Amino acid sequence: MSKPRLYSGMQPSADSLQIGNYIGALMQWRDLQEAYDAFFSVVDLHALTQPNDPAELREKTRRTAAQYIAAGIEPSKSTLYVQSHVPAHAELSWILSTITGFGEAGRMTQFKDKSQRYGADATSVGLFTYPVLMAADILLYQADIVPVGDDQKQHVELTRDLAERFNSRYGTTFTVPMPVIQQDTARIYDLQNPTAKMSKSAESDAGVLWLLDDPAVSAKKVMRAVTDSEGSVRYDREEKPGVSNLLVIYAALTGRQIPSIEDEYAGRGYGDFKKGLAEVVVAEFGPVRERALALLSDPAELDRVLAANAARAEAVATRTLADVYDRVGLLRRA
Ligand code: ATP
Ligand code: LTN
Repeated sequence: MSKPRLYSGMQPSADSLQIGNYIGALMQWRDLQEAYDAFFSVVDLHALTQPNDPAELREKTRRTAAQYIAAGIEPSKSTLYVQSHVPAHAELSWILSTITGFGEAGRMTQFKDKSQRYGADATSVGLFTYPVLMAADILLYQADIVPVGDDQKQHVELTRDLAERFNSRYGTTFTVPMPVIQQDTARIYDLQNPTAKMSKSAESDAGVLWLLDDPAVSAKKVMRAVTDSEGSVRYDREEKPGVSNLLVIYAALTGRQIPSIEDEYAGRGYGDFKKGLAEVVVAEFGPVRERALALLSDPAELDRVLAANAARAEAVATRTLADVYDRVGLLRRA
């Protein structure tokens, strides 16, 4: 029996990933790659919907790929590639856009939020069709499951609708994928503003733990994390968002349960607790950072790995695309 398929991806929107990406996505991807035939992409075409310096985008794309590998995604086990290396993504996206309603795309909350933030003149058609390209990513590979954060759930629902619509119009062509939404406990908040999600594009960097930061810098950020005046290490998301966030990070990185960590630090101050967490953070991310920097010191080798993986991805994607072209009635080139 072949393994079920999995698809997920991240935008190369920063030089380094943050630990929310690591805990909320990469750790799960790493575990899931055993039981699934997994495809992980660096979605550089999606990143073009944001202003980018061309040289920086290329660099961020490599760096994101290197961090996937450094975090444990194995390019010999999973297919780890750059979206733009497989032209079928853009091609299927066009076909899918012809069966997507204008109103349907306009109801996507990410588009509504971003277009409101940028204003009508700075809002591109690419931002509007972003979810259609995402649907093409997923459907090209006949993915059974798509692990994503909460915020992407609506896009996976749209993907399901488009797959069902295409299948009923042209005959069964696509697997209808299931979203796998990460648990709320896997949501990491900003260390300085613990009610806001930690994010690559946060305004201030003081509360963001970067995977590629010097471990000493990360340790310092942990020591300075916002807590409260109660002084007891106890999980309470409403009353103690700062401490609760630190407990979640501690538990996620050690595989321990929160109550056992609360017990360990009962009667001790936040200083001790933060010191303990800083050690955990340094122990976990030190080696990840070293691996990523080693990979980045040999970009030619990294590019070869990505090229080999893109070839694997392309073999799957072109098969789906050819089927789609036939079904919609495009004349085959002789
Ligand atoms: P950006 O600021 O560029 O939107 P981001 O850091 O918020 O980036 P995404 O690139 O949108 O992250 O997300 C990549 C993956 O990481 C998604 O699966 C998302 O759910 C997960 N993720 C991002 N931030 C967090 C977080 N703070 N906690 C848990 N998971 C997160
Ligand atoms: N939009 C997603 C990134 C993304 C993706 C995908 C995730 C692009 N294509 C396909 C899962 C499957 C994001 O911003 N996190």
